[in-house]
Amino acid sequence: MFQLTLCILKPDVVRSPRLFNEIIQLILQRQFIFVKSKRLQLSRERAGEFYQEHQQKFFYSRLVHYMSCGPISCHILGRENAIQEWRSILGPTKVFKTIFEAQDTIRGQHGVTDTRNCGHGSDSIATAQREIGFFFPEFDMKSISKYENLVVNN
Ligand code: YYY
Ligand code: MG
Repeated sequence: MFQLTLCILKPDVVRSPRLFNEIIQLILQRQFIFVKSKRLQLSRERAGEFYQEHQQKFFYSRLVHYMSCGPISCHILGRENAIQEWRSILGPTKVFKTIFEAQDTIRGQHGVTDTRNCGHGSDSIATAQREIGFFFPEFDMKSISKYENLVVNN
């Protein structure tokens, strides 16, 4: 099924033009469409709101601190099965897992810690809708079919 997902490239990636370009190229190679893109810096409050579901976790404050420490790059990506595909290219959340199981993922290649792990990907259709709305409130999710028609099948 054609889907939209929210992709965030985290501050370490945005800080490095070489790594940023490498990841953008990889996303394009994997046949994703960039539907909308936006570079911005989150306040601590907004970062906390975005990761609300993790409020009770031990890593919440370091996560909020990191996500608001510099600009991030937010993208609505479109593709067949985009939600799962983007998460699988990104790789597992935890660094030790990437070392043993997923060296060939973005996190496996470039992740620094469990927090500084390059990117974010929505994990379900409902989450994608909410997260896209968080960063792109002006975007009409009902326009999805417009983008579906842009997919090149080869
Ligand atoms: O969806 P994903 O980003 O792969 O992981 P989540 O379990 O949703 O956690 C969100 C975010 O929290 C993760 O990307 C980094 C941070 N985090 C952390 O700092 N330390 C952990 N042990 C687990 C997650
Ligand atoms: Mg998550």
